[in-house]
Amino acid sequence: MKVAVVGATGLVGSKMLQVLAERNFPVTELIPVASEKSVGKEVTFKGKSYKIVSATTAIALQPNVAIFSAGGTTSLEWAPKFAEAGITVIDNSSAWRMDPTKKLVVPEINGDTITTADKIIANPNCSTIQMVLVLNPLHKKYGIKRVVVSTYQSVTGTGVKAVTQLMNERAGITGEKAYAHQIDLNVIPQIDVFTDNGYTKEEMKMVKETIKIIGDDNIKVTATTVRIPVIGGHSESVNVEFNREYDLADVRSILENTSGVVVVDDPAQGKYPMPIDAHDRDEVFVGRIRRDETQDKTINLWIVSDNLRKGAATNAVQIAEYLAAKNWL
Ligand code: 11C
Repeated sequence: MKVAVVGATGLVGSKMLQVLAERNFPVTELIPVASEKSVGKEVTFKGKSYKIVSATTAIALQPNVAIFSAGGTTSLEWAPKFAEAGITVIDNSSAWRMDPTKKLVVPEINGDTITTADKIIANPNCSTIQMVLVLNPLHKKYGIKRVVVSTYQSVTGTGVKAVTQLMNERAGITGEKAYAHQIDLNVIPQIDVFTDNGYTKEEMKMVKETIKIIGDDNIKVTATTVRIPVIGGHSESVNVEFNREYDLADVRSILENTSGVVVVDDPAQGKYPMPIDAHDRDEVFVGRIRRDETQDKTINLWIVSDNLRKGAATNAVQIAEYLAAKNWL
C-alpha cells in the first residue's frame, strides 16, 4: 500500500513512521511530505531512505492513504485536494474535527461509524483520546453526567521547539522559545490560545470532542489544561459524576477489560501511572481509582498516556488499519 505521511519531519510525523513500521502496516511505498524547505531531504523508514516530496507531487503519486500531521492550515488547504483525488485522508490536526460532515474517530469507541463515503477522517486531540478511552466503557455502564478534568501536559504536545526550550533552560542556554514563559521548574496554565469564554482552545477541544466521540451531548465536561516540564506523556486528574450509583470493584474490572487501557493502581506499593513509564507505550494507563467522598455517584481517576502515540500517531495508524481491514484503501 502506498502511504503518504504529510508533516513527516515533525515530532508526530516521525512517530507516525515509527508506529507504521512497528505495527507492520503493509507499506509498499512511503511518500514523506513536508514543507518546501524540506523537499529533497531524506527520511528513513524500515532501514530505507525516502526523499521528501511536496504535497502536489504526493497527490500525483496516488497514495492509498495520506496521514496528515502538519497543522490545521495545511490540512484545511490540502486534505480536500487529496480527497478529491480519491485519496483517503486521516487528519491529526484540529481542522476537521468538529465539522459535522466528518467523523472524529477513536477506533475502539466509534471506528464502526466510518463508511466508504468518509474521505477525510479526523484524529482527535491527544488529551481527549486518552480520557475518552477510559470514560467510554464507564459511560456505557453508569452514564456520565459531568466530568471535571485538569491536565498535566508534556511539552512534546507543542513540538520540537518546546522540547528544545525545556532542555535549553535546564542547561542554562539561551535560545528560541516555544512558550512566552519559562517552562523548566514551572507550570503554565495555558495550552493554545484563549477563547471568548475564558477557556483555552485545548480546554474547549476536551469539552466538544468528548461529546462527539462518545456520541452523547448530555455529557458535561469542564477542563483546565496545563503545561508541565515533562516529555513522556500527558497526565490527567479526572473527576467523574455518574447518573447511576457505581461499584468501585466493577469500575476497576471494566477498565481492566477495556482494550488499550491498563490499570496501574496499587498505591500501597507506590504503583500508579506516570509519564516516565508511559513514554513510547501505546496503552492508556489509569490508576488512583477512588470514590469521591464529597459527592454521591462520583469517582476520581488519574489517566496517563504518551501523547505522541495513542494521542496521535498510534490512533491515526489504527484508523488506517481499520480501513485496510475493510479493504477500503
Ligand atoms: C498539546 N494537545 O498538548 C496539544 C497538541 O489539536 O492536535 C495537539 C493539538 C491538536 O499541546
